Amino acid sequence: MKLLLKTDRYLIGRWKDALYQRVPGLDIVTFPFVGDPSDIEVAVVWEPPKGLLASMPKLKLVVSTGAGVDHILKDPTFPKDVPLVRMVDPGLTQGMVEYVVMAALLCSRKMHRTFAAHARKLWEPETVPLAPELTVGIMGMGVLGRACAGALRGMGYNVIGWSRTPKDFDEIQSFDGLDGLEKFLTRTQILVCLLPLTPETEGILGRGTFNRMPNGSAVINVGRGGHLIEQDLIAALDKGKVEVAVLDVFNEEPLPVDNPLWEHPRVFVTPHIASVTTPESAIVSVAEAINEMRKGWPYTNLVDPDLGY
Ligand code: NDP
Ligand code: OXD
Repeated sequence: MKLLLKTDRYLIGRWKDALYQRVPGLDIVTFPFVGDPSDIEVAVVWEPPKGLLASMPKLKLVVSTGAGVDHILKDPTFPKDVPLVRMVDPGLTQGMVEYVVMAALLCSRKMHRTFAAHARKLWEPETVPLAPELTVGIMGMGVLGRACAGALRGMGYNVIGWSRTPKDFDEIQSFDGLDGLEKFLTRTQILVCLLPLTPETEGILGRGTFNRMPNGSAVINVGRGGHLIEQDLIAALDKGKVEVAVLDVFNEEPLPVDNPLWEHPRVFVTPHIASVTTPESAIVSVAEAINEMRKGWPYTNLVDPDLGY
């Protein structure tokens, strides 16, 4: 069975090794490939170029090496009748939990103030609220949002969540839909975006959202750059509505050197590393999807292309 592999170049060798070890009977071609795409049946991809997947008439399965699938669905030629499976992997979840806990602590311990004083060699102690005095609001209570919520709750933060459909979690108050958004935001002091990027969620981190949050709140964006309206965040930071932001994802990646977010004293920038898929653990999820395809079983992590996640 011919499989197309397109991932970050530095990971190609590790993905190939993992696939050959875990999935019998594969003929792997890597992108860019020379030759005929007509007999490729499975594509395991990150950011396939427009038209690539549509050029494969025998394609039976597409697996995203990322949890998000916006990098695939943004291609208007994507063949929606081919099953699309996304990445759900304990390693990816663990990485995200570590990052979000770190980011929440940076914000709640007001480390931007401490680091700024350090840069000026100033000894400026101040008291900060402890976790039980703060409410973290998580937008997107899916696989990653729920795991982060559990970890933050375990540290003592009050945690609330917002999702598209109603939820019922122990110890985590849940809000859903546009009706629930206002109530969710007015309680949220540290906002974590773990939404997928879809037409409904694009630009959700904008002026309307920041204005509904308490003054001096914090914003952590680990969803996608398309969720954030950067100039609205800068305006909210400059008027003190938002005190600090931790941003891992951007509209343009790498973040251009002249983007003002790089130099804002109350913005922490990281290069889309909140959680990185590692082939050695993620291969379990890929092998599972290929096995499901071969056996004709329902897919465990199937995406609904109309919902976009
Ligand atoms: P899931 O599909 O498991 O969860 C998505 C959540 O978002 C669900 O709770 C869903 O609601 C909610 N949601 C979707 N649309 C809406 C909407 N219109 N209004 C309100 N809630 C909505 O995704 P994951 O948790 O696995 O991943 C989330 C995202 O994290 C990915 O799509 C990706 O963009 C990002 N990510 C970023 C990484 C990084 O390194 N920065 C690494 C990995 C992922 P419901 O439960 O009701 O369906
Ligand atoms: C993902 C990502 O979606 O790495 O998994 O951003």
